[in-house]
Amino acid sequence: MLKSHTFKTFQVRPGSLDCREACLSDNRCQSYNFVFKGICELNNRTKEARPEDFVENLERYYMKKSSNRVSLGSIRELPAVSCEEIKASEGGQVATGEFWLDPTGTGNPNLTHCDMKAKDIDECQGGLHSCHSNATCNNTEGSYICTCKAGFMGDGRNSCKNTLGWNRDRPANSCKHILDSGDHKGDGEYWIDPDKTGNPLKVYCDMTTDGGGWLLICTFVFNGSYEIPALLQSHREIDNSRSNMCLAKNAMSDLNAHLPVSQLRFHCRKQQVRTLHVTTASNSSGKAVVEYFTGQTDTQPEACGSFKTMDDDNSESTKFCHRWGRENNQYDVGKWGHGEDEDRLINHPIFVVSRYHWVLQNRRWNCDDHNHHASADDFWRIFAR
Ligand SMILES: [Ca+2]
Repeated sequence: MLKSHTFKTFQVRPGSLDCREACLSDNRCQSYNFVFKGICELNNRTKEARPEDFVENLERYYMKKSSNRVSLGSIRELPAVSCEEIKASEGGQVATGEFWLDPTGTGNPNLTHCDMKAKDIDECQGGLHSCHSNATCNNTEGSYICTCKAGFMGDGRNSCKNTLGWNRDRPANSCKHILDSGDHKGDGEYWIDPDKTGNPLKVYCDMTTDGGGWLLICTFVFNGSYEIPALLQSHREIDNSRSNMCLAKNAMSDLNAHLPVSQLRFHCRKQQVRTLHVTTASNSSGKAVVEYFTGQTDTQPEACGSFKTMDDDNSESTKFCHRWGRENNQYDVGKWGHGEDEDRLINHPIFVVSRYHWVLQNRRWNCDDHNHHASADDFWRIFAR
């Protein structure tokens, strides 16, 4: 049988010549597949035109139109995709002239000059190819090849996906950069090289939460041991294979110098308590929070008005922004932080004294709680974008 070129399917009487007659009376018909269940499939190609689609099928047999077959591309109703296809279909006997071509299947064929004596037709030059816009076309004898451009992946015809940040050889500047390039493969591992060192970092990007483009800069999952996150002194130590890391203030400062941070997101979940999930607001209060945690200032930022809660947040701390923080040994000051230095991301960035704490230190793993035990898989994560 010939697959993929049927333009009409219908039932016929068993043992009749209905299928053959129908093909003979339709100008577009080049061949037909007779299905043993009494079904007829009319094709607009012969197996000579499309040898790659001529396949074995136990329920169908193929018949070429026996007489009065119109040659491919000679009428508007039967356009070819290329001059080469006409040559293949008509066995090289066909004369040079004008033919109907529709290379990309638009349904609007154009009359095109085909030089049938030429050894080859350059489809790439003639605009007769169907390569993807992110592919290059290379002419070959009898055909042409489409190859996705560097950094794109696909078959070259139907798809060429942007693979920025997908592998070590093609790092992006940031998670946001990958997101903005128009293609990503969801949350997960990517390669970025914010310092342009040629030695990229393997990082985790959250591409879905609140619009995506988030770089994971602090992560800790409770596993029952007395661990706390390793405090990294350089942003270059970020590695997606670490399940337990957090950038120190000076590392945050370095990161921000190469990859300017405009927003932070704090997300922790204790299964036996609650979920705290906030992003810094896109306003001057939110910006002050970013400046504090990226070490641009040691002035503790105001809490109220500086963040917005995400959908899964059911925390208590976010209801008491005026009571957050500690400053100059005073509590309930309405500010982010505890007055701490290098470990400010894990040492009470968000807390209401004696009630709702974010802390990972001294055998304390608090997420919107004060003295609850942690259970396996409780997590703390901070993202920057
Ligand atoms: Ca060619």
